[in-house]
Amino acid sequence: MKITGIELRRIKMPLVAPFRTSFGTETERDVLLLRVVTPDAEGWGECVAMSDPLYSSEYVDGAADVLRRFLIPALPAHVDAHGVNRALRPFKGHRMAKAALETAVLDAGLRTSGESFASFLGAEADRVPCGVSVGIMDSVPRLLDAVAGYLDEGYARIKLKIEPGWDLAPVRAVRERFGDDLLLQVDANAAYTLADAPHLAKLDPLNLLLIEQPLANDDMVQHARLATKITTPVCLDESIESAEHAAAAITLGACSIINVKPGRVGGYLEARRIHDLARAHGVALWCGGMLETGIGRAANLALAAMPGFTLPGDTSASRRYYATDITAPFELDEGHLEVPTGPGIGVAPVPAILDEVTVSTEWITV
Ligand code: OSB
Ligand code: MG
Repeated sequence: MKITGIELRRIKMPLVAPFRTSFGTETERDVLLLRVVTPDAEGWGECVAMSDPLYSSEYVDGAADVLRRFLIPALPAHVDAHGVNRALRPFKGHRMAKAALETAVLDAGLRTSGESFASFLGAEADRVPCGVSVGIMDSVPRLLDAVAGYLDEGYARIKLKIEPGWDLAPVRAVRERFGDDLLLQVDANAAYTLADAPHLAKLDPLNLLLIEQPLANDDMVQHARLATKITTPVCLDESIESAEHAAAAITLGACSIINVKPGRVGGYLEARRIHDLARAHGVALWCGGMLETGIGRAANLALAAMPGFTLPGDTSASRRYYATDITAPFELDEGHLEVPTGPGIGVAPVPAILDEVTVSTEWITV
């Protein structure tokens, strides 16, 4: 496939409500979109980097810079997604930037051949159960109201963001109010240390599905220690940036569950490697999220439909994030989202909406 050029487009998307985690509060999403243009089709990729390097070392301006300076110039004249993966391999890190480029090329290729992303990945489900990630709030009553609202909408599982000072009390309150059958899990975004193990063990009686990334991004050995000190299953997010990291985590016993985010691991091809590895080792998977627009969400739904994704993901409906999504909105149906079936990622931005949220565009000839 020959690539004519690539558009980098920055958009600004106000969130329906502030989203607070242990690393900061988001009120709007600063998104970099890639549009790969070929003679036969266009392909889209959403870069999941955030404006500040607080979740990981990547940030949107950095991703745009590495794309225009190194990654896009390294593309061969004729390329498919595997070729992109190979061409980008010499460059260290910058996985979110690489993932966006690989996804856009993959989308263009699949649109040309008429195959869906889901079929390409080996997905089996045509709809997936959805969870929702609930931010840190000012008070427990506000949190209970937010959770009640999401359960009314039909979400199949609730994830509570936690940090020191916002953990036992809110989690206990949610468990008590909504009962033992609620699928409930927590995400600390690396806010604790191994010294907090006795405190985290107090979550044990609350029967959580998992605790996500309790310790620092590079604390793989400490996560393995923690896993022997608490009964809540440990799930890794930030720590897993590649299939090699997943293999190390599994070998060490650092986690029994992995949150897979294609952006964090450098793309859907790497995400599929992690899927195959985890499945072979009986490690459960679920698809994470990075507050994506409909573009990133569509591709994530295809991933979440693969057979190893046995837990509900953070693949929530468009309205959980945005009053107006840039694609046709994804809407919950009995707690599920449908996996797109059209060629490529199966959705495209609505031009008028896209223009309204666009801050800047840049065209790079390949
Ligand atoms: O840790 O999973 C996370 C959002 C942004 C950055 C990191 C995380 C999250 C979420 C929300 O938890 C996931 C989503 O709904 O997209
Ligand atoms: Mg997380």
